[in-house]
Amino acid sequence: GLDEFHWENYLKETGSLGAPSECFRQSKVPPANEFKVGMKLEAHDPRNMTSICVATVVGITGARLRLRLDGSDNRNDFWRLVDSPDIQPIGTCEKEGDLLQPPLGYQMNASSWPMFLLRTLNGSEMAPATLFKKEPPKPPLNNFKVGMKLEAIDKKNPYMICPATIGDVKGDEIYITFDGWSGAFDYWCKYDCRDIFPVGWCRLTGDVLQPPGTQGIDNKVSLISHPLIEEGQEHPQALEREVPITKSIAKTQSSLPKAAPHSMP
Ligand code: MLZ
Repeated sequence: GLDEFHWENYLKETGSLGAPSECFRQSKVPPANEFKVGMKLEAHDPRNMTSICVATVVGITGARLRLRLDGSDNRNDFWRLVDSPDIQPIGTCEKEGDLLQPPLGYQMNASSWPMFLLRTLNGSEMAPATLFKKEPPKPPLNNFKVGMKLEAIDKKNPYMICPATIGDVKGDEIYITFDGWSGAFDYWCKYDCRDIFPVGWCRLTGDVLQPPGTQGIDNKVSLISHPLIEEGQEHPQALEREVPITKSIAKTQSSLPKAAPHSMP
């Protein structure tokens, strides 16, 4: 429709180019996302990366999974690509002689953890190993140049992928600036960061690409597509489906004081 963002028009109107796909640590063809809501897997706790926890897929968005650590609250969901090295099938940890850990924010008595784990995994749907894809290799060099366009995760709103521009390049680092936003969301990252994607990524994965912000734009209409030159086919919107937490977790959690919100390290 009229209110949609189209890269083709936007690149023309801003006289810019997308960063070549070889610049990114992403597979050329985005990996298929065959996970289902409710499946369980092992994930590194984002707030304590050395510990591996049980996570449930609570949403599917493009090539990413929305994950929630079992035994944790619903305010610390995180998103991972299906080819992220941070996720693995249930059983991987044990095979490597490690123990699955309670998540940071597990509010129950630590002694209840083994039984909680047992009840969590008992009868659960575990994501099969074939759904986990191999992480693509690092591009050998930082080939990003100032002014190149891309799609980038807004780290302050990590469910959002937004149109962005390379604002600076220093060695292995690049500065991600968000189009139409004042700079509050901008960040430095490594060139091989998994949170950035070539122009067209969301279109291919069915993820939602946010429209640019409106700051510094005098004619908003110039950003949106012309109805006559619009493609006829709309890609399916990957709307997230929220699932209720499993009964066993809900029951255990409701008998406890509310988890305090945790600050990121
Ligand atoms: N709720 C926020 C979202 C901003 C997202 C910006 N992404 C680059 C706001 O409207 O301020």
